[in-house]
Amino acid sequence: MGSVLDAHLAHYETNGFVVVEGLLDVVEDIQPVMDEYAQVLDRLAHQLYAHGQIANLYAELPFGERLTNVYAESGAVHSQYFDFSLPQNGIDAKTPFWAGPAVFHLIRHQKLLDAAARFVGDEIYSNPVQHIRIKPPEHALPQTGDNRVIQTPWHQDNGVILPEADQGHILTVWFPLTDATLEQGCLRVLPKSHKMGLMHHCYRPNGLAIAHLDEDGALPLPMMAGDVLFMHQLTSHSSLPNVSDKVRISFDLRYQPIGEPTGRPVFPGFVAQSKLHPELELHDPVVWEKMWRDARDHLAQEGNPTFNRWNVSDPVCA
Ligand SMILES: O=C(O)CCC(=O)C(=O)O
Ligand SMILES: [Fe+2]
Repeated sequence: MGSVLDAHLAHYETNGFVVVEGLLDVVEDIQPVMDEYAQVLDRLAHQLYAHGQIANLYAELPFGERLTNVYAESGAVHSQYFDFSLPQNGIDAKTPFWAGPAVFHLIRHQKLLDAAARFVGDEIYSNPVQHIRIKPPEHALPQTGDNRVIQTPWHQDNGVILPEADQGHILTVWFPLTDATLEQGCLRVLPKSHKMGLMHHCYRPNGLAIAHLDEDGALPLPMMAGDVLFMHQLTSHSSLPNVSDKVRISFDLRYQPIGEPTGRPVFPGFVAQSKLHPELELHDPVVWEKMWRDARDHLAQEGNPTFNRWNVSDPVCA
């Protein structure tokens, strides 16, 4: 079983990222989440079927193939249905999300908290900027600009949140739930880019992207299920396209010291671990789910915020 060693921390300091192999156990830690998502997919399939958007439930297929077929036949991607965060715009009272108990327990998993503590300290807040990305093979994908399902452009995570969080330390924790090979569209990082400051980002058809980036030295990071990547908020990264015939599924979570701004204040984070005030820790997945529902209902009424600092018409983006 893997754990975070001093050598990992040194690698992170120097390069802005580190992969810890075998930190999570595929059967014990990851499978319960996949089982939960199988039920979410089953519900989605039944809903689409009931609305005549698919003529087959694909119930006999394994998760990845079932999802790929459901997306393809319905002619749309349904990533928000699975995600445990809200979108950046267009939130209404019916915007779906999935903040289920297995997801919550994985976010709070002691192995992840012990690991995160090595980077951000023992007082750990779960930052609400977090996603599941279920990426079907690109050849089977309906037309979409949703970068939870297509190739992710080069960006820094610090670039997609508000400046209020610039001075803090938000650690990105990215891990595949299925293997993420080169062909499946693993992540790529630019080593040492975390020392170069925040770059200018522009709105591109596939999402917010660094205006001009020299990709020389980009390092692809094929990872196996169970491996976990820890990444600095200023590290430039992107993904490769999924040119395989299997889905690529990953979680990206974020942890930070308690008390620092999250960069998306209207979304609910929670105290994942506090040695000083254990009574502040959230242990109840039902409360967590309600926090997200309340945030959605509030945003549906009040109008959506913007989390971005970039000017759409900036000449540097032309
Ligand atoms: O999984 C991906 O393709 C992108 C993930 C990412 O940008 C992140 O975790 O910050
Ligand atoms: Fe990112």
